[in-house]
This record gives sequence, C-alpha cells and structure tokens, in this order.
Amino acid sequence: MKQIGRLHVLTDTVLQSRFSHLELARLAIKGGANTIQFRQKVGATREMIEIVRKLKRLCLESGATLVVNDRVDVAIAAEADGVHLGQDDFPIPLARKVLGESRIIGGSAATLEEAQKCLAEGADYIGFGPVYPTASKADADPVTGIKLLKKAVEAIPLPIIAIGGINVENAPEVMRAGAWGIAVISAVCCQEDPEQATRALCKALQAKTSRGNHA
Ligand code: TZP
Ligand code: MG
Repeated sequence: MKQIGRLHVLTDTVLQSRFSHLELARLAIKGGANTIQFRQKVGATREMIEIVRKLKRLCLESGATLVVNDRVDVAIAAEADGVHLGQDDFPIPLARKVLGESRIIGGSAATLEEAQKCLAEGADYIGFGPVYPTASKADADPVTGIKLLKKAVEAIPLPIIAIGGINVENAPEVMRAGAWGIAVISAVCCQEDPEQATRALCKALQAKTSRGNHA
C-alpha cells in the first residue's frame, strides 16, 4: 500500500549550509514529517547514492517515506520508496516501467493541464504549485494561487500536495482548499530550529485535514 504523506520536507543544502541532508531529515522526522524528499540538483552521483542510502536507513527506522527528486537512477540504487519528477524530468511512464508498480511516483504540475497529464501518465500524487511566491526555486512557474489549487483538487482524483511558499500561516488555508498535504523547503530547512518548525507545520496541518480520501 502506497502511503502518501501529508508533510513532505525537501532537504536543501544550497539555501542553507548549517545542516546536511541527513541532519535535516533527522530533525524533520523528529518534528513529525512523514515524507522526506532528497533534493540535490548538482554533485557526484555516487555521493548522492551514499547520502540517499543513509536517508533510507533513517526513514526505515522511523516509518517515514523517502522520495528522490529528479534522479530515478539514484532512487533505484539506494532503494528509495519513490521519485518526484518535474515536467522536464525523466518521463513518468518510463519511470513507472523501470521502478514498477510498488514505488511511489510524484509529478510536478503548475497548471490543470499538467496535473491531468501526470494523472494520465500514472503518477501517484501531484506536487501542485507554486501556490504562493517562493524564493527557493530559481525557475519556478507563475504562482497558481489558492483558487487554482482548489480547481486541481476538484479535477484530479489523486492526492494533491501543495508546494511553494507554504508556511505555518498559510498551511491551514491550503488544507481548507482540499490539499492532501504540503511540501516545503524554506519553512523547515531555513528556520533556526528545523525540528520545531516541522512540529509547528504539523500542527497547522491538523487544523484542517483533506476532505479527499486517497489513503
Ligand atoms: N517546486 C515548486 S515551488 C518549489 C519547488 C521545488 C520550491 C518550494 O520551496 P519553498 O521554500 O517551500 O517555497
Ligand atoms: Mg525536477
């Protein structure tokens, strides 16, 4: 059974350098995150595999789900639970072919059309956004806003994970729009205390859980 978590923490060591991927994951899991997404755009592949192997061990111990951004090869080598793929990344149907049915595949979408495409191609969840302005992604698409998020929730029978500029203040609004959960970088990685920041986000999510039932 594929478990799509409600709080996805994307580990980032570019926006901040105080914590490693592993340290961030440890703190986020302690704070209540149930999905860790390893996100690293550059660097040696074998080093990535080593890091993701360690992340996998940590996630196994704590029951968290581990997803790898972009890199299907790294996900396979480190036996991660799945991958998260953007519109220009490894195609979802091919990823399904090499990963099999049991692994999780998330697809990024910034429009309803892209979300429909992810659905048709066999994604297990959609990362939808940026819902709000974000400084964490240089090539981010235009902001979708909460209205389009709502439309995506209504149109797409998959868990919708809202992403982009989400924090403790706006997380309840996102959940009221019907999102299954949220994915964040700066709201955890760039905070003074990532564990405490994660705990606060969990609390904000519980203020209103999804009306969908994709579990
Ligand atoms: N995809 C869409 S927005 C975004 C990604 C990876 C960045 C999210 O970062 P933050 O800091 O939570 O806005
Ligand atoms: Mg990508």
